[in-house]
Amino acid sequence: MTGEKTIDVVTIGESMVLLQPMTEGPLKYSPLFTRSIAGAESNVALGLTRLGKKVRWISRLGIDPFGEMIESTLAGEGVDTSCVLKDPEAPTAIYFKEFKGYGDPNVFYYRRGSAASRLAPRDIQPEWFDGARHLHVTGITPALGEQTADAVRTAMKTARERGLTVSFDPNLRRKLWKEETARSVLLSLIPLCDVFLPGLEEAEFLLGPKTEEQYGDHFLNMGPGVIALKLGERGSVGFAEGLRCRAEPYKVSKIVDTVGAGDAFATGFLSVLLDREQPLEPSGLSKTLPEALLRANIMGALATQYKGDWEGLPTLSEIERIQSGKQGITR
Ligand code: KDG
Repeated sequence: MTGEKTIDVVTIGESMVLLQPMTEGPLKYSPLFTRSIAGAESNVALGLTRLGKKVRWISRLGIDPFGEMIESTLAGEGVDTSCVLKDPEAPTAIYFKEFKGYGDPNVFYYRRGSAASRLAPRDIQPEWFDGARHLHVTGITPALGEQTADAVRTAMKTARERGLTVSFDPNLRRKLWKEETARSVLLSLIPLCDVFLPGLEEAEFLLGPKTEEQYGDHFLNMGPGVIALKLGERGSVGFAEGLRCRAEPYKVSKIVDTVGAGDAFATGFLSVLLDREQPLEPSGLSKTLPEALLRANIMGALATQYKGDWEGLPTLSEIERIQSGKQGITR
């Protein structure tokens, strides 16, 4: 890579306005909602910005109050929104969560035909990657519209041609597409990334039942140099050429909201890798891979402690304090 790098991470994907009921119970009886924003890629953008990284988030937004709210929230948190595209003909998407008081929240999307679902390869501009080190994308965007999978493919290829490394979180969303399409599209994108971040269930969805080691080997053989396999309550395991390491989970006593935990994991993982100038250099990985998994596990666990997809994510000093085991002064 040459030239001065002013952006650590570029990320591309849909953000929606998120409406969360203020009380638990069935959505149809919920009278009051809080309003925020959410989206896997913007969750990562916000998280990495809190950890001191420079992040550019790109999407298509409708020209409407919700699009304005998403852009101003991200910009207000310090994310670069200068490359966001505006679509005068399609709306910004919204989604609702339902907290039944047990299990994972139910999610209801209103995003078909949204501005971001019209993302197409012709939108991807090579200049987006100028001065940037890394691209992060997820498997949600390819599920959104007719051309969004090709748009993601184009972005991954363009970023790599321009010397960026690429991470890919499959983020399987069964509500958005048919299983066979999801499987073949997600598998086709893995060879275009350097860092692959599946959960155990997603690995099984993609490759069928195998051991954790077999998943690691199989994904490494597909091209990425680093695999981080999320094991939920059992922590995570990382794979790189000649390297296997397991990181213990960060224990939490109660779970409030699991949505966003995978994005928090990606945030923690990438933040450690990107602390090095050459994140994927094999000699450095034996030190950084275990550190990255450890922080990723903590970040993922912390994300389950609050309602909302990103608001409770820690700052760099908070995560460093938690990692050092020191008590914070709260009053
Ligand atoms: O990973 C969290 C995301 O799922 C959430 O923020 C909303 O992007 C979203 C989606 O498509 O589900």
